[in-house]
Amino acid sequence: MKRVLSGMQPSGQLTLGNYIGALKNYVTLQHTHDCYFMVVDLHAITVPQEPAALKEQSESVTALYIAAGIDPAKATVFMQSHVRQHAELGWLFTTLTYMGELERMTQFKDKSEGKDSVGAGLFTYPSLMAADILLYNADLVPVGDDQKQHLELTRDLAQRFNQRYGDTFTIPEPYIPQVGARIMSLDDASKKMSKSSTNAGSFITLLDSPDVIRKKISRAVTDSGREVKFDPQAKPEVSNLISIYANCSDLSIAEIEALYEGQGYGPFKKELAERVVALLEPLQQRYREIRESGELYDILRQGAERAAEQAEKNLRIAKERMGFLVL
Ligand code: AQP
Repeated sequence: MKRVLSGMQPSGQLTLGNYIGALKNYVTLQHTHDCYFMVVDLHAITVPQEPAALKEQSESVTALYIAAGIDPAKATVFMQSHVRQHAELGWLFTTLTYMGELERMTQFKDKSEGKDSVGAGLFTYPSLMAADILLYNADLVPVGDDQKQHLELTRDLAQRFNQRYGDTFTIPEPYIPQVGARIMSLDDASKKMSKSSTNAGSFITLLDSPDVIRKKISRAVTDSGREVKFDPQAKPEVSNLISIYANCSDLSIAEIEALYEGQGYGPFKKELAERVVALLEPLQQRYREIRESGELYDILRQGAERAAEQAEKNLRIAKERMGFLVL
């Protein structure tokens, strides 16, 4: 059975972008693959996090995984910092990564832009991400389009290690959705929807109430036309909303265009909001049940045990090949 690994940062509330770009695929892949889904708390601290918020968000993201449909009996669900091998292999990979490679990462450029001081971890985190994936010899990594560049670096680092020290790591493939790989902000279609954005109107979180969802969608920026048409170049805002619609229904883009032909944006936005509400309401109900059940820490404990066993095996092999004294 092929292995899958992916993770999300507890750097805010998960958004519809995180769901459509990645989480939705986690749920599907668990039925056909040996899956490892982690909450990447070590990545979240590459930008400052308030301790109480980090704790709450780490619990929330774990609960959202389960509420979205990940079954911890099928997939290994764990917190990155609970499996120490990540930090250790992360360091080994930092030493294998070239500065120029990290300097080319567009996410680093975006996140550091205009900041007076930027943590070194924000710069080197793609090396840790490579370690996360390679530690489990993952074949497939479900991610949104924004992570494609980091995954290419992971593949380069795996190849570099294998060439220097002998065949050790599996070269992973990205698994990116065809529609919705990059959900854009509701207020600016040139930026991706991001959970850490300071404008709450730019994203929909998986925990937004129905009224908030309706309000955010009704205020979402469109254009001065009235045609519901998928054309990301000419109509980026409307195309983004169509991508969201397609992912919250079983309709294709062509079917959505046909449904709203000649009707303008009003009815389209109204129905889109109802589709999003219908998708999220049952998820939010399960989320509340999980938070109240007190099961989360048991799930994380079991997940960490299963993950650490696998991680330790591969870390040992990597260290031996590099020439470390392994006891
Ligand atoms: N807008 C998006 N559209 C589609 N997929 C997306 N992803 C993120 N934003 C979008 C995918 O969600 C997964 C988890 O992302 P992450 O938590 O690792 O961090 P990120 O990619 O940096 O996402 P955010 O929401 O923008 O977080 P912050 O604001 O903290 O940086 C990944 O698979 C990602 O591709």
